[in-house]
Amino acid sequence: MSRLIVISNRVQAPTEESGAQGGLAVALTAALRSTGGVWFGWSGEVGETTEPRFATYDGVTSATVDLPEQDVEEYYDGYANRTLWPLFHYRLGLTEFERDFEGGYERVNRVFSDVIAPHIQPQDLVWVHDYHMIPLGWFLRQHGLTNRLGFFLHIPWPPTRLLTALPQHRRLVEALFAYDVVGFQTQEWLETFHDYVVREMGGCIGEDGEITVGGRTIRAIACPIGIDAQEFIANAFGPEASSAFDRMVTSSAGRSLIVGVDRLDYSKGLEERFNGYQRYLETHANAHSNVYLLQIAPPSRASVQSYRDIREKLDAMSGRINGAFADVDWVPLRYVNQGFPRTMLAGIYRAARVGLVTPLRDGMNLVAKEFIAAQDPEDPGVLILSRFAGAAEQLQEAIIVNPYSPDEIADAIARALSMSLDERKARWNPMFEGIVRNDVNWWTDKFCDALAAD
Ligand code: GDG
Repeated sequence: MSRLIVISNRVQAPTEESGAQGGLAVALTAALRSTGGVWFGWSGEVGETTEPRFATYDGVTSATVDLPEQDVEEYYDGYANRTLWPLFHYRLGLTEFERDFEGGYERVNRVFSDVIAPHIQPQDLVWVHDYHMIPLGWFLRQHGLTNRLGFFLHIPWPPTRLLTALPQHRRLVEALFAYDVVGFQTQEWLETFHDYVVREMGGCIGEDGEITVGGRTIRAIACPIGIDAQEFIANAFGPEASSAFDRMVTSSAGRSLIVGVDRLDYSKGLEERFNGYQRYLETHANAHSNVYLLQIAPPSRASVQSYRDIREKLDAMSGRINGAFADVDWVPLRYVNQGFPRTMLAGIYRAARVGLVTPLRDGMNLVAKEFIAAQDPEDPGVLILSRFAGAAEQLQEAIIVNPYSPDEIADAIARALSMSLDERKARWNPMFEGIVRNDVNWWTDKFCDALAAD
């Protein structure tokens, strides 16, 4: 079996210090361990040394480099998080177009290729992840690499008319043609990519995902990421999750728990979610004190202004909602700005009657899948899911809502809370089966099979 080389902005290979890992890390480290591969990426540290630091732990080798401060500002905070992230999430108004950012992005991708290329052997399969690293494959080709190169985009692919607002859009997309396989989370993002290739590049879409532009043919596929379902289910019924579950049941005092868990990010639709919940409270006075919303939102990307803005807004909104509706013995909204261990999250999901997952735009959304995986089969909770999450393509038995509409969110909450056990089971079962079948190992295998197939 060929050795797998994984390259992503941040390395999540296990270390002595890292605790429980996310599904992506678990799946990729399993593939790395079985092929004796290496995971390259930024260490997350600021520094001037470009020599990679290799470390092997639990059979998996990681190699990290530091980045100078200017690179962090222009590449990571800049082009990745202030240009590509908002643009690819349809937020043109939040997108910043700075030449310096673009320069930093290309520079870091070039430096990464210089650092990594000497460590790649001729038979290695190379799998590059996400929007931070789009041009990396092109730079690796400049080093003469003829390996099979794959790229997976974890976030949406934007509509052509939005993408063309990016000054160097054509250059960015052309760089993708250095890969052999390009993967998207959903059929929808794959189709929007096709649209760009046909309209802007005069490309042809062929059989079995083949795309030809000029003389170059690559394969583009929809390959939805899954969760580590077996482990998540085992965790959900393990001792730590059970103690979190008991804690929630005690503190709920008979009230129905609605739960949301999201990185604090404007793409997750938290403001709109709070509005929808407020609409529910306004229109269902008799439900007051029988229900509460727990929103867990660990802050992210705090060095970017738009993230500080959304945090401030949510602080104010949660204060207003509680000020307007709370009673001496009831708080309608528990808004928590900290992260919790995954095992604890599993117990919280299981204690919830409703999972509220309403991003304005999301590549996939793993929380929706984790919520389903954690439910008690005999008494499952109800998932309310945004139609704009990639996960909605697979989780069609959820209550699907338009996250921009407070009325739709309010109606969905009311419907979920009064849903019969029979209907809850009938909706939950097929979603659960799909999550177990198409888990993160299925995803890794599907992508790697496409990458290995010449
Ligand atoms: C990107 C794409 C795509 C959240 N709070 C805590 C915590 N989390 C974990 C969740 C989940 C993960 O973080 C978040 O995953 P998402 O998929 O929801 O979102 P992004 O971070 O935006 O990820 C997304 C994903 O990549 C994978 O391809 O699905 O669309 O945007 O696993 O459980 N984990 C812990 N404590 C928390 O408080 N431990």
